Amino acid sequence: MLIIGERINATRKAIGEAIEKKDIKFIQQETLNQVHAGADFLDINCGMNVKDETVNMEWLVDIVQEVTDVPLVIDSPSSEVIECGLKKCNNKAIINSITGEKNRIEQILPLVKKYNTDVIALTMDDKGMPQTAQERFDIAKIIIEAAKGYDISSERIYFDALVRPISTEPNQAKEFLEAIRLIKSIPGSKTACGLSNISFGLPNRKLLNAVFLSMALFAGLDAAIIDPTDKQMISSLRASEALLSQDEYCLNYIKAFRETKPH
Ligand code: THG
Repeated sequence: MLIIGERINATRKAIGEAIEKKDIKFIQQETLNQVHAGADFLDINCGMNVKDETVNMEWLVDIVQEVTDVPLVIDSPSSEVIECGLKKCNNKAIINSITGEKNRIEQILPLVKKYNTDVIALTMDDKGMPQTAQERFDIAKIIIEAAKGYDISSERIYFDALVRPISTEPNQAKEFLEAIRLIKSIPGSKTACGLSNISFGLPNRKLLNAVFLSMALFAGLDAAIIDPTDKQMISSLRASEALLSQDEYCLNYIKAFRETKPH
């Protein structure tokens, strides 16, 4: 499974302040911490409703790429901010994200084409976030059809079935997992998601997040936006991959054991 490091995100207080102060050292240290912990991609999110968001995105992409070649996931609701980030990317990037909403599709799919990126697609539409697995699956199918119109194949789309808190909606973990299974029944389709919403409002969030990752992997998750420096999360990931035959001769599991010695 691909690990997308989530730590460079302006909604985190320390990162928001580092962007404000243009603290290059701090951002580059966060970058290297995630890369050394095994991130395959780094999510870059410069926040919203700031007047400088395009400038901040360019700055973040530049300083991150000064210290690593790990490819980037450009995370913004604004197509303008996304394009500013993509212009600076040295490697093939992933856009985060489109939805089934017509205007987001029309604004962002041309960028997928122009900059030859992959894209994360949230399974929501003009009506909002769906409750059931079937509704999520139906939106995914609509997005695949829309992408065909731009000559973009389903292999370039990572569907995010949208994790929602079980504290307020107890069925949402099961609906999410079923959505992943349904989407993965489409040949060539891929899935990605953030995890931390699952545990919102509950104690010992890290435990729930780590166990949920294991379940999502079994359902067919291809990529997760997580904190790669979270040892419990990575232990759960390596154990799950070994158990699901996604880790030849359990080599990564053994390596992770040597490095972190979990009990
Ligand atoms: N799907 C997609 N993209 C996403 C998400 C998703 N991008 C953003 C988010 N969700 C994933 N990224 C993060 C980044 C940081 C944190 C959580 C998710 C995080 N949160 C701390 C908290 O909530 O407690 C903030 C604490 C702090 O200030 O440091 O660290 O689901 N496609």
